[in-house]
Amino acid sequence: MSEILDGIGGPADLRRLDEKGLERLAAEIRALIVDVVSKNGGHLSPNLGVVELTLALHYVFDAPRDKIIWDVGHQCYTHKILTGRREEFRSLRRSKGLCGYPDRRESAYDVYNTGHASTALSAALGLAVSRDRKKEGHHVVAVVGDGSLTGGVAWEALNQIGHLRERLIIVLNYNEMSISPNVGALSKYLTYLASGQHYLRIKDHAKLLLKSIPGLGPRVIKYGRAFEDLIKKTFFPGLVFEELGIKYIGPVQGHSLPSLIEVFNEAKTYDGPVLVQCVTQKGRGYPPAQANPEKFHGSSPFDPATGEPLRKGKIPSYSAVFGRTMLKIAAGDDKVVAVTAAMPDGTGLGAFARTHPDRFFDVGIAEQHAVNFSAGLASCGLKPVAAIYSTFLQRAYDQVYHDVCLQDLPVVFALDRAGIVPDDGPTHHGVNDIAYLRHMPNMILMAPRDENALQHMLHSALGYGHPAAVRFPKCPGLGVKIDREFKPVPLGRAELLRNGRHLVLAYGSMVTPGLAAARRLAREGLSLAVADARFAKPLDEELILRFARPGRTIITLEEGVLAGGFGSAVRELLDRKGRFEVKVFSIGLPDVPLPVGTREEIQALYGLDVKGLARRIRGVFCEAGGRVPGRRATGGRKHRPGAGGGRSVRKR
Ligand SMILES: Cc1ncc(C[n+]2csc(CCOP(=O)(O)OP(=O)(O)O)c2C)c(N)n1
Repeated sequence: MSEILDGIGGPADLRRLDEKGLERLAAEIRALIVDVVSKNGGHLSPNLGVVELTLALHYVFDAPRDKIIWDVGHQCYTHKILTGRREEFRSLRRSKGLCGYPDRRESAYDVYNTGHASTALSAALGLAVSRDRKKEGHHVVAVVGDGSLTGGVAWEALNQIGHLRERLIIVLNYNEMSISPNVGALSKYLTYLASGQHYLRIKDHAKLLLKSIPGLGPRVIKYGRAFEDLIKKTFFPGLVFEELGIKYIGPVQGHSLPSLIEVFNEAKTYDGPVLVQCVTQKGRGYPPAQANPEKFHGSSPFDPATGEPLRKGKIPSYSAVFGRTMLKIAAGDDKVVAVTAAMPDGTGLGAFARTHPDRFFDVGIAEQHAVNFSAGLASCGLKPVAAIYSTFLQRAYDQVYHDVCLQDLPVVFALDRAGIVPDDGPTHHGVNDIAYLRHMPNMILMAPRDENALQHMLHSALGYGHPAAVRFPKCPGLGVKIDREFKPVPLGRAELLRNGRHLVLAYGSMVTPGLAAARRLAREGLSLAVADARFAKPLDEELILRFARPGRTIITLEEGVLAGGFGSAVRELLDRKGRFEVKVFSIGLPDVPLPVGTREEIQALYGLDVKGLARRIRGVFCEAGGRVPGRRATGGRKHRPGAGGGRSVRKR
């Protein structure tokens, strides 16, 4: 089945193949990608769309001497397969396996790590400048999608690329799609460029004409290029890239290997920045993905014969409940509008978009603008809900601060994928939001313990009249009953779920495992109260101070980084109130890049599952010199990843 692919040890082997061989190789790579993604899940349609493009790049350029940077990096599967990782490819997105994005630790061919969109052009310019300073001669190539080109940072890069005029090749992978169909004026413009078939024809005729003139020499070829430029400028006035000082080549058929090889070879000859627009089709070669590229952008395991998902859980995800709640809220309040940065379906807002097209705004991959825009809407009395994944809101830190919080504007942030995110690795874990939002003036932070709490929190957040963020994880809900009517969540009030001497104060997704661990420890004689904190800001001071007495211990639980997180908030409160007698132990995540794995694997690795929590809470009491009744104290604890450090136990 994969007779050609089996013989490819690295990119150099491609150059031994003729056109037919390359085409057969493309088919074998597609078959491998479909097979592996159908088992492991992953980014199917973006990868099927760039098989030829990647083959041609590795055919023409001499990686790793020449540097290829992948924007977002979700489309790097063929690159990984061709660069010595064919066999490991079966471990894609698995714990200790290949990362689904470029990873410098994995291979010398992965020259720059990506995961968030629109970063490749800036990075490529950095590499090009550094190459020239070191007087090296290699090529730098950045592959960027038309969706990622909507990100503002890409334009900041283009601005400087046009200014510096470094030798740099930008491959624009134009497929009219972000995850969903592309939106915006820029995407319309790219479509206009891509449809320039008549330009190609004019160019070809011009070439033929030139070739038919006898005595062709370098001067005429040079004249030919100038002639092409003239044609472009006459027929395509205002070609944006050219106006910016970046040579434009294209559009080129992105599945035609000879055309791609020809234009990449041509791009190599320019002594300045050049952009090659390749027209590709997402999902190419696998009919279910071609028919529904959005569904297969990022896919869970499926039956390769039909494209149907293998596991279809009955319990709706938090994202789905969020989407339904938005519809429910919007039905009763016409001021509520929804904003997304290129994630209409991922955030669960698809039905909202269809039901209320005039109240739904997909701004493209532009989180900073999404927040700024929401602030503008809120300043005039609308009630925007900005649904942005926790990891991507990092980009809009200043907009949250400067535009929303300083003005105390009531923008509600729905932070999906907060906490450990399965399978995507370090760039996608949403573990920093508590820390990066907690110090923002006027900000309210909350997290539901289940999907029913999510709907009540979202509804209440819209009524507080201040900036508010509701964080929830990427997983199914707990399967609890969803109330028909909204219940108000009193601002800054926790909920005591279980009584006891010491307090386990859990935030959001940690409430349920915290309760289970407390029950387990109760059987060993430990008396633990458990409270659902509901808010990381403002905290329920009254409840916390009730437990802040000599001889008591407060254990905080959060699915986020400990540095600056929820546990830190509790310590700061106790400091402020001078409650130095109480011991506090915080359980959460360390500030290290978290690995690839399932939620369960990573929770277990960092002791956030029920077993780990029970072990670590038990350890707090043993370590403090006490004995857990009914058990022998074990003495010192071994260091475990993310144990929060024994130092977190403080005795003042
Ligand atoms: C800052 C940021 N926001 C959102 C995303 C989620 N995301 C991943 S891929 C993608 C679409 C990218 O579109 P494009 O660049 O055109 O690549 P294609 O998938 O079409 O090949 C989006 C929105 C992201 N990775 N980074």
